[in-house]
Amino acid sequence: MIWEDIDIHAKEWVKEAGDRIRLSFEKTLNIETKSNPNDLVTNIDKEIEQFFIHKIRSVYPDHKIMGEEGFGDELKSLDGVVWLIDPIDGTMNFIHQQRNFAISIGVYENGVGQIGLIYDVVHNELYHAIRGKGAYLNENPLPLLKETSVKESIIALNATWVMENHRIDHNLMIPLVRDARGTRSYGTAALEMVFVATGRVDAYLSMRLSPWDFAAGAVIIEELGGIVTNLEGEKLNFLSKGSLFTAKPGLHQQILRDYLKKEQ
Ligand code: 2AM
Ligand code: CA
Repeated sequence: MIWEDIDIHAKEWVKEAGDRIRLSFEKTLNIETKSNPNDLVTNIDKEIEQFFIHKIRSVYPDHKIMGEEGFGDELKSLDGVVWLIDPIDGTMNFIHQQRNFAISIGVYENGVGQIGLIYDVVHNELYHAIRGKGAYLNENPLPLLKETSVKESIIALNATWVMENHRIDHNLMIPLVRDARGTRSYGTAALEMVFVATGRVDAYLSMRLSPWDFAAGAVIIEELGGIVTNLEGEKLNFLSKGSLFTAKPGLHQQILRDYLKKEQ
């Protein structure tokens, strides 16, 4: 497999999709809800996913596609080459703010991440990595991540997880929020992962994300020496929804040991 060739195509398609999204700002969005009243989708999410699927199928007919909006394949395994696509990560931000959203594309082979692309459309910033070849913001290489500790860190997480909720004991979250230097919440897993990759935040955790939310980010962060697991510190599963915990080295171990694994 020549990953550089796939990467060149993917970048070209991501940029073209970005142009389409920018043009959509001038038109009226058609907004629908999915699993609940706050789970939103627009005609643009659907159009962009279909755009990618059309492009991928025309050049790589044997590749498989897992897309958030369901126009790809029904996958039961990650065998072969699989594209994991979120046409717009941060749809609520896209609708309400016209910023703080991104296109997220991971290309995996037999379950191993080979290419990660996250495009911050509004800022024209493309974060990308090919496994073993470094990670970049546009043409500029990103430096490796350095170790840090909770008391010097900014942690990205949604306030929902610090309130009583049915996914995690919020009493585990309260000391972490108290001990960290600060917390942030951006409402887009892909960009929050980019912020870990660039050191703008030191860790990001979420209790429930889908494979297309973190597939690209995982490749980029791991390329820079960051750690990407679920909340239990285990390898991610790219076939089902689950939790995500990513952080700089050192910090990841500290949070797992001193906060997430504490006796209750
Ligand atoms: P989306 O905008 O592509 O849906 C918001 O905190 C982050 O969580 C976004 O990355 C968002 O992705 C994702 N998200 C929102 N609702 C979700 C759900 N029901 N399941 C999984 N991920 C979700
Ligand atoms: Ca989405």
